[in-house]
Amino acid sequence: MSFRVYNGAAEITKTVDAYFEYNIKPGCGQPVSHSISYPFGASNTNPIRVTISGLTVGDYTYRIRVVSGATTLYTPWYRLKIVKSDNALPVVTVSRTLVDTTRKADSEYISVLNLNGQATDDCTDTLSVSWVKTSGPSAIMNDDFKGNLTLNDLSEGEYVFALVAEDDRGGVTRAEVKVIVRPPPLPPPPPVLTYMKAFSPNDDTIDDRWKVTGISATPDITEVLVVNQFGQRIETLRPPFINDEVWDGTQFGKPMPDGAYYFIVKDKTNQEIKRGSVLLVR
Ligand SMILES: [Ca+2]
Ligand SMILES: [Ca+2]
Repeated sequence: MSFRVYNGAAEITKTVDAYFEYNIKPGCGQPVSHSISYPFGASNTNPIRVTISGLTVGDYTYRIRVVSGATTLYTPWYRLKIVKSDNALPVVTVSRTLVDTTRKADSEYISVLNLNGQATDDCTDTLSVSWVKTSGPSAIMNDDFKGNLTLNDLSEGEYVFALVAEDDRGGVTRAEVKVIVRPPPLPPPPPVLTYMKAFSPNDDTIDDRWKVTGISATPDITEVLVVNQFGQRIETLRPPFINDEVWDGTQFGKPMPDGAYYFIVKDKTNQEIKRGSVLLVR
């Protein structure tokens, strides 16, 4: 560009080249105002180089002021427009990519589970951030749209949730979290009940008590009914059965005669879970 500079009555034509160099930084730099004062004499034809850094996207205007003696001249205003070249995609991170959890019991649902993440993008883009469920059973999702997700009522299965960030120029990035909800562990199977076919309650310390092996470790047993061969009730034995010992061969403390007796083991629903016979031999 050239300027017409008047110095007193004489017109002096000067040629001034102005250069603007700029970088668009990926960060969030603030525009930097910049002015120069470049004194030059009547014969100065050096180019003026102006460097402005930190410009962000937007429209700018500039002009150059030339002072020569008492004379000040301005160039017209020129426009400088800075646009983005390539759109940087949002950057999305999640605090964990796998959640592996197990329900403690059939009645327990995973009631609250929190997932967290965050998203960033070019500072001048408007970013929308939300969680979506990509796959899996139903779940109640409470998304605060700031990267935090609270999940309720997860049932068993495998889920994939994704934190999705989209900028206002269509750039989309997602980060996934796999959530596994496992069934509660199976309860151990009840022990198999085996019982002595005969016992001898004669206080010789050998087989003096009738034992049902495994009965003390079997839940929900409420009673063992012992009857004689005529079907008459002899005893109703109830837990706890220490060392699996059930009966001492007496009825209310009175020793019962030798012979065959019959028993029924019942649980709390009054279901019969075992029956058999035992020989009392002194
Ligand atoms: Ca962007
Ligand atoms: Ca004995």
